[in-house]
Amino acid sequence: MSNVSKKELRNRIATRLSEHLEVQTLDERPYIETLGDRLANSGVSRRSFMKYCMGLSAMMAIPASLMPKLVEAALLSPVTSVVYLSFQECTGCLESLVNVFPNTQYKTDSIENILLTALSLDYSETLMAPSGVQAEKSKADAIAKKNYILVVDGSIPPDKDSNNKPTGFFIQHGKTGRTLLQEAAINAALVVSVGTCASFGGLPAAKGPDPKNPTGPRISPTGATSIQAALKSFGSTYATKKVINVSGCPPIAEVIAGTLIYWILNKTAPELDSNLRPKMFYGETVHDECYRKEFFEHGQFVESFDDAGARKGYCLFNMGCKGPITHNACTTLKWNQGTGFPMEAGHGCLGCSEPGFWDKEAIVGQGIGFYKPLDINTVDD
Ligand code: FSX
Repeated sequence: MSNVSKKELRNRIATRLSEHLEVQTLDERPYIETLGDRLANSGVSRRSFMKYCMGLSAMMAIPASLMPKLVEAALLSPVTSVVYLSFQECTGCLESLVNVFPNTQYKTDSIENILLTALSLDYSETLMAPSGVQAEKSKADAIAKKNYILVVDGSIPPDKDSNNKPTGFFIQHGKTGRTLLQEAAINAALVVSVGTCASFGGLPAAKGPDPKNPTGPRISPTGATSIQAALKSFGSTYATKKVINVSGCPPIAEVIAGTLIYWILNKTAPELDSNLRPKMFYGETVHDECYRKEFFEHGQFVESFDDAGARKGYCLFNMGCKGPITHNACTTLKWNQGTGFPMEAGHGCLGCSEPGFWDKEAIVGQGIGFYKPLDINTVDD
């Protein structure tokens, strides 16, 4: 036994603690908002959020029995920060997302835009109230905190053309699209490419005649690429980022919401197809669940939009419908809050969720269908 008195021992321990430990009172600890806090502050009860998630469970292929545990864990987790960037696009994707609720199929009583409530949307040029320096600070803060989801719509143009001259296709705050993407992606836990432009290049990457060789192969005048392709070109730090493509021009609101909620609940990405799309939404073709499929199987087709077959609701394949080659959830989740989908309105599927949308032909070599290039005669002989 040493001869140290209890008093001296207490003093030594206190000195050690003050030297080596940062003792914080509860009040001094930084406040980290949980998803539960955020929902409560927005007037959304846990019960309502649970009900909402239960409504999505079948769509997200999560067993209903597992959902309560996932929701409880998510409610105790920090609210998920989202940085939303827009590049070459038409804003149709964001328009689709903000229309996410109410939905007649996944109705959640009075809860509207629950997805936007469940996320901390720290930067979105279109939706955020702050602008200028304040908005940029908000983005920089979110990036510095890490672990955010980077949601991107639109495609990325190259900085320079083949003559090494600036293309100037996308400049914001004096920075090119590539620089803005690179800065925002650095600390992202997940990158979600919303829309076909972000997923595959889409409309801004569509091909037209080469002015130097009008009869030669068609080229993309903008040279726009998908988000994943741009990330890969930035090197290994970016090439290994987890990317989910939520394609469609625009994508279905519930598909965007379901993908983000899946990540919030599971802290991991859902199973993806070879085009990095969640299989739970893109696992089947539009044709697989189309109510006109029976006519396809019996060889009964619409041949013009005003013929007897059109009035009888026959299959629209000969009118250029891309349903058999298009992976999406239009015929199951439907559009406009579960109201309907194009074939219900008598129009074929455009194939907007597939790579090459705008450039593909319905029937190879014949240019039939909605992909028929607009710079040649569009009237069929
Ligand atoms: Fe593209 Fe989206 Fe089509 Fe538009 O953001 S997928 S043109 S609906 O707006 O990017």
